[in-house]
Amino acid sequence: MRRSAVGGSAVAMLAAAAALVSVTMPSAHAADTPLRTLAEAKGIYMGTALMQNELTGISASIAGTQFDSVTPGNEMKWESVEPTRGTYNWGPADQIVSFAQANNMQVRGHNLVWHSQLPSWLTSGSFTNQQLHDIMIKHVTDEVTHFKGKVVHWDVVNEPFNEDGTFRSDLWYNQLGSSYIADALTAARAADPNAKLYINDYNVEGENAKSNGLYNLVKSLKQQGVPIDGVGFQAHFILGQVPSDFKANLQRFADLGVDVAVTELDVRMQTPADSTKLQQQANDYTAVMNDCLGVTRCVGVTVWGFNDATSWVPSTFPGQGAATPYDENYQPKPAYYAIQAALGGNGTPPTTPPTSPPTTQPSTPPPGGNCAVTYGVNQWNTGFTANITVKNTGSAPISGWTLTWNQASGTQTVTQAWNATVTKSGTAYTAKNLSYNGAIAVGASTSFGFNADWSGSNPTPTGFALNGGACTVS
Ligand code: 9MR
Repeated sequence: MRRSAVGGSAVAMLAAAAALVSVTMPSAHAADTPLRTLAEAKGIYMGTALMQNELTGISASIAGTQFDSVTPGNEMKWESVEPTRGTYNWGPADQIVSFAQANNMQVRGHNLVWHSQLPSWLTSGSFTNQQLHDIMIKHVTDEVTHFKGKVVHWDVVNEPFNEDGTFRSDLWYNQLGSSYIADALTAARAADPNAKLYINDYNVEGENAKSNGLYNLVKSLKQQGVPIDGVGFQAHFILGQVPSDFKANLQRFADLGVDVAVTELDVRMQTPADSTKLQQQANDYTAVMNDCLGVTRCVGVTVWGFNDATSWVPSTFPGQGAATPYDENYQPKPAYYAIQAALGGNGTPPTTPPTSPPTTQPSTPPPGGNCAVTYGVNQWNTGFTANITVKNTGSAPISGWTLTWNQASGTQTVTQAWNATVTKSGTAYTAKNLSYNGAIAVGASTSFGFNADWSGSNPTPTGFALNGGACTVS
């Protein structure tokens, strides 16, 4: 039986907080059923990596709307949480956890013991084996305890293998031998008995020497009664190279009695992207989603960043990128619709704006006053998303529109708009149509929106007017 997608006491406990804040999809595909809703109906979670600098604006809006699991991209790693021995810096990770709670998302903790992103006091400390063992146990215990009840899945040990299936020669293995893995898992279980404990690695998606090494380790840990609940398959793929035996490999691990999860999915390509590559990428995402959905114990899929603007790929692989489901302008790509379709959604983009040049606009705007405005706002502590729909309630078609309104107090700064230009001067906003949505037929509506930061107060706007004529507001 597949575990419930967003289950666990952590999320249930936070239902009250979640009710306080929600965010709305600020994009042309706002009307689509969010990925998280589709995933939950399929009994899996749909997650994304998220970094501290993505907790406002459009990143926050999309993440909170589309995904029901968050993995901090860097903020829970050793160098981030314990930069000085025994002194913890929980702030950045806590912020991500708070964001997840506010948006009713579960958290995947990443990670506790890894060869990389370690603080220098640890890597150059010349500790004895016993000291290093004790340092590791303390770190695992302290971090899991800090997030007890808030982290549903922990990547306890990350990337412990070489490509040939032998243990990676790193600080941990070199000094402590392979027993560090069981010891870390045991310490994590003691600190939070309800967290699901994982080993996580890359290039283990197909059956190969490395995944065989991992398989043998998990089998042996299970036989010894070491607490291990799951295996994470990072799934950093190259275009067109999703292993055809990924599902079979997930299943063989599941058959050992552990859950499996796709934890860091992306599909990189040589840039620039083109429609052929993006379609291949969509096919690759489809394959991965179907591989997970085809294995009962596959509990969820996490993308390693949902947008190309902040993906780790271009800085690590120069010349490559475009690896995620959203482009650098936060617009959904074919890969997004592939995920959506695999999860049972309609998988089709909304009506695309016409590509033909804009029709010449009349030099004098048509008379206004025949309009109805719907203003929807979703607000969190420092930002908000506004979605505005304007209906032509008059008897003449509108060709070219300017909507104005006022917000009496507080400080608001528009950071991003879609389907309109939105500018602000003092308390007055002005939104103008783009080339493709200037026409509003009689009885028809058009929608646009924007993200903004706010402080002080953020009252409901008043005085909506279309082309100078007052609108009714609902
Ligand atoms: O996305 C992370 C990036 O911001 C860091 O610079 C990088 C440093 O190693 O780590 C990235 O995340 C890695 C993850 O923690 C483990 N698997 C591979 C990921 C991509 O490098």
